[in-house]
This record gives sequence, structure tokens and C-alpha cells, in this order.
Amino acid sequence: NDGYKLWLQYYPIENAEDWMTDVFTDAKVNGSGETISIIKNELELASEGFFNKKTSFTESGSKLWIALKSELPANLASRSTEDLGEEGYHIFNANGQVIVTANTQFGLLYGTFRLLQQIQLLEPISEHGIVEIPKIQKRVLNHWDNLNRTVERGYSGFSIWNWHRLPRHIDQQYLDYARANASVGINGTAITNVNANALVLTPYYLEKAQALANAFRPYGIKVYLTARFSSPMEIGGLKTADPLDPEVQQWWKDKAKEIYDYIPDFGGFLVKADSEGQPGPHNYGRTQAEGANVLADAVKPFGGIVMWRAFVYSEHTPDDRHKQAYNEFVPIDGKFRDNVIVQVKNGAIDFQPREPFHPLFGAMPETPLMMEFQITQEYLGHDTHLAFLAPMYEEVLKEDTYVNGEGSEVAKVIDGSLHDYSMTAMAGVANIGTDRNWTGHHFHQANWYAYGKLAWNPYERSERIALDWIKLTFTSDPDFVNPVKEMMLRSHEMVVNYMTPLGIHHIMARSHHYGPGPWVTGGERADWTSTYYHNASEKGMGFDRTRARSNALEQYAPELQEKWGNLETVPEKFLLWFHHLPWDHQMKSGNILWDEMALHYQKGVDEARQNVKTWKKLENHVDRYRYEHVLSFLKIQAEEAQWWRDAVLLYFGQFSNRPLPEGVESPEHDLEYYMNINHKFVPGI
Ligand code: BDP
Repeated sequence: NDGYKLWLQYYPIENAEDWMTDVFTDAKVNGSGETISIIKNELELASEGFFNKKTSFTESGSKLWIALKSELPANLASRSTEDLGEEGYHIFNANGQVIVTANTQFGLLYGTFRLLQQIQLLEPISEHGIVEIPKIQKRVLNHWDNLNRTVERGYSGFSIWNWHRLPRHIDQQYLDYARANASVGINGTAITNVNANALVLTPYYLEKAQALANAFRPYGIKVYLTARFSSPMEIGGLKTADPLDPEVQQWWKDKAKEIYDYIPDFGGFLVKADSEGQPGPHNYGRTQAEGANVLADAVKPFGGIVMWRAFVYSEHTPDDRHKQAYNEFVPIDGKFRDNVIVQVKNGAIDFQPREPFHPLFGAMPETPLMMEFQITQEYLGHDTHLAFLAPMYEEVLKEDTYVNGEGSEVAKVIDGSLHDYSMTAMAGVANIGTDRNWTGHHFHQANWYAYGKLAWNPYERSERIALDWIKLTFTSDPDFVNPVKEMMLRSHEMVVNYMTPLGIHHIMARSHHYGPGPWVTGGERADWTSTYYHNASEKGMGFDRTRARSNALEQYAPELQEKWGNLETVPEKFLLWFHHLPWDHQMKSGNILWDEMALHYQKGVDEARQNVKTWKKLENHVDRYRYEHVLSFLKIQAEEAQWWRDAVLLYFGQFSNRPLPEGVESPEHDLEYYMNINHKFVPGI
């Protein structure tokens, strides 16, 4: 098993209940068209896989009936009382007949995937049944894929978009990709890198994007494109890209019309502007709203939207990087067109192993904000380090912003309920590539899956997600499921421990961000170095974001300023994020900071080693191929956790001038050795 089938393994089921086999013996699917064919095909695949039987499609559908609500007779339709909207579904049992219903064919498709999941997991369908309605409207993957097929921060091979063969060749993988996304409710994909190439908006590429959009459409997935702000100049021949220039405005309108001629249901633009060298409205002295609005006006007549990223910061702004996006966006709250949604990363710095939630969440009641999570593991050990990210996403979604009093969780900002947003969305930076198993590490498929589940329902729990994913992907055998679930649920904290415990951040190697690099300093931008963030000296370490220094804390609600600003109440996981403290600072455990830190690193290493042992014990529960693949990656992780521990502790040890506490192993090499590994690292990753 090479893992290509992801969580849609449809492996044989023993001990099925009668209804689970019955549904495939007398099934009816109303309607016609591509989505309906996909539904039927899915039933056939599942029936073959589960029971090695063909599905019998009949006129009666006495065991399974998949139909729009409008097609059901009144007595059945009336069973479904909730407003299912455009994508929700209801599955219920009516006297031995399983009904899957929805208002649209996409709802039926989601319902079908759910029914099949229910069967694979051997879970019943109760009398009332299963009602699912997505809590977020736009659930989008962001591919940082370049036109030359490299993937920015992609570690699973090359881009799956074969631009050269498109539009005439539609690779089976595109369909399998769409199917996998639909199975977890993802309904949009931005197929190109936010560091955008203007060429993607030229006819040559629009034809290719059109071919992909056509392939994805029956799966309920819309295509979005990244728009380079300087496109009017680069491909339009204009002298400026000033958003207030009438010619520029017209250019975007014409361009939008052209795109919609190719792709009538084009989702809209995703834009990174004024960030890390990307052009933007700043170039013309304009605001982010003025920049976003020109694109929004262009796509508005066609129903399109603009996802405008808040990842705006500059090395020329003296402020703590943490504060810059807030400072830029809060004053223009309410100034965006109603088809703009501002896309905010989960934290204020950049996808660190752990960050407090971004202070923009809760601070823009008049402008819809969407969440951007990173699924690809830029700062979390790339493809080889196991880190199940659902607990990290969940932690952020559950954090209380306090903006409307207690209970104002980030999830409520994102689902629109806190500020009554008319538009809601979530983005996940994809970890998918040409690797046969899609994501490099077999377990990183779970992060794609988890992202989809949390985008559908940001209140979903990590444990549930992990359990389902393990059972769908491997087996339901509790001897396998339980230890693997534990391993997954602890893995994110484990990585935090051996990389950046206690609120330490951004100490990865320069540029590629793989491996430790606490010594990274100097160069073109201070805010891309480690020393900027850790501020280590004989006096201690950490980033003082209290009033005494950067005061980034003032961007949070008073309750949080109080809690996080106070050494008695700040959670230790955020300690050095907000405070600069001496090496002998007393921790809650009774240890001093230096010892506590060292023990965290050791703990991370111990757990990574333990995972190798745990996995070895599971050898007989998993196929050879995936067993070996995962084992080798877990071994890499255990070795590299040690690399992290040794390099970081040697480096900070120069300042703390204290011995390692008992229980922490001595490094194998000296600091210089570790600093040189970094320099020898293969360029290009
Ligand atoms: C950072 C990455 C960079 C991305 C940037 C972004 O290092 O490659 O282009 O974020 O999100 O995490 O735009």
C-alpha cells in the first residue's frame, strides 16, 4: 500500500451490520450529470472495497436512496427540518431505507462520503440521523505552486499541476485530488503561489486554469488565482499599477471579464501585497483597502471575491514585526468592499510551531477575516518530522479574544458569529506534491484531512479527527488505533519541545528553516534572523512584548494584556514570547528557566525516540510498505530532535553559563560542528 488512496482506502469490512451491506444491494441515486456519476462511482468503489461486491442500482432504492430534498415525497422530506443550505446534508434511516438528502448535488456528494465513512468506521445511523452543515463558507487550499512546478515550502516533490501538459491532458491525479478534497469538504483551491507570477493571468495559463476548473467543478471545487499587484504593468503594458488610476481600474475589470469567459464560476483572487518584496498599494502611497478594492470591483459583477492577505510587514518599519499587520489593518476596518475578506495567519509572526493567536482576530468587526493555517511544515520539520497539526489548529481556534467579553473565541471570529460577518472562509497552505503518497510523510495526510474537517467545523475536536483518520487510513484494530492516536496527539507538543519550547520562536536555520539556527544573525533583514527574536545574552533571553519594550501586548484585549503581561499568570508556553527573563527565573515547577528549558528539549528527544519503539511494536498491524516508510521517517525525526536539542542548548549555554541539569544528555559535538551543518545544507529546500 503506497498510501495513494489516502483516507479513502475502503478496505474490507468484517462484522458489518446488515444495513451496511444492504445499502449496496438496492440503491437509487436520483438525477444525472457529472456529480451524480461521481456519487455512483464512489458507491461502487466502496462496495468493491468493503465487501468485494458490485453495487446494484435499482428503480426502487429500497435500501438506499440518495436524492435532493425537493425530490423526496413529503413524508420523507418533512423528516429533514433543518435548513441544509447549499452544502449541508441529512442522512437518516426511514424504516430500513437509508436516505441521503440535501438541497444540492454537492450536498449529496458530501453526504455520500459521510455515509461511506460511517460504514468503514462501523458507526450507526440513528433515528434522527446525521445532519451536517458547514460552519464556514469557503474552505480553500492555498498551493504555493510556481509555474516551473517547484513548490515554495513544498516538501513532497513537485507541483501536481503539470502546466506543460495542460490543458489537453487531464491527469487522473487532478481528479483524485478533487475527490479527496470533496471527501473532507474542501470547496476551493488557489492553485498558484502567493508570491505570484503575473503570467498566470495571461491567456496561455488561463486556458490551463480553465481545464483544471472544469475537472474540479463536479466535485464542488472552485478555482482561485493569485494576482500579482503589478500585473497591469507586467502583462498589461501600463505605466503604473496605482489602484486609484482609472486605466488600472479598467485593466482589472477587463481582465476579470476575460477570466470569467474562461471560468464562469471563478472563485476570485488571492493577493499577497506589500510583503517580502511583493508589489502592492504602498508603492503608490495607497492603503491595503484601496488596493484590495480595485480587484474586488473587477470581480464583483461575476460573483467573485478577493482574499487579501494581512501578512504585511516591512524591514523598514521600526516596530516589532508582531505589531505591523495590526497597525496597518485596524485603522482601515470597514473600508473594504463587501466581497473582500482579509486572510490572516494564525499568529502574528509566521507559522511558528506555537504562536499566540494573531491580534487581528477580534479587532476588525467591520471587515470579514479568514484564517490561514499552514499545512505544509515549513517551521515544523518539513516532510520527515511527524507533527499532527490538528491540536495546534484547535488550540488557536479555541483561544479567547475577549473582545466581546469572555467566550469570544477565535473560532467565533472565523465562523462569522462574533461580528456577524456576511462572508466566512478558511485557507490552508497545502502540503501536497508529486510524491506517490501526496504528502511525503504518510502521517501528514492527516494534516490535509484535519484541515478539511476544521474548515468545515472549527469546533471539531482533534481527538475525533485523529481517531477517524487512523481508522479510515489503516485499521480499526484498537491495538493499532490507541497507541497511534496517542503518538499523533502528542506529536505537535513533542516538536515544540525539541524546537521552540516556552514561547521561543523563529530560531530555525536561515531561509530554508530546516534544523536549528539560533545563531542566525545579520544579513539583509533583522526580522528574518534568530537573534531578533530570542535576544539572548548573559542577562537572559526572550522577546519583551510588554509595555517596557515593544508592547505588542497592547493589541490584545485588556484581559489578555493582564494575563499574558503578568509573570504570575502568563501560560509558560508563551513565556518567552512575551517576556525577556533571566536564566535563573523561577518556573512553576521550581526549576530555574535554564534548567526547565533544557528539560523540555530532552523531553522532546525522549518522545521522538519512544515513537520509534511504539511504531516498531505495530509492525504486524500495518502493511510492509507504509510500515517501513514511516519507520525510517520516525528514525530521522528522533536523530534530528537530538540535533535540535544539542545545537540549541550549546548555543544558549554560552549565555546562561550554567551546566545542563540532571536528566539532560550531553551533546555529542561542539557548537561549531552544529553551526557548520547548517552551512553545508543542500541549497534549494
Ligand atoms: C513565509 C514563507 C514564505 C512565504 C511567506 C508568505 O517563508 O516562503 O512566501 O511566508 O506566507 O512563511 O507569504
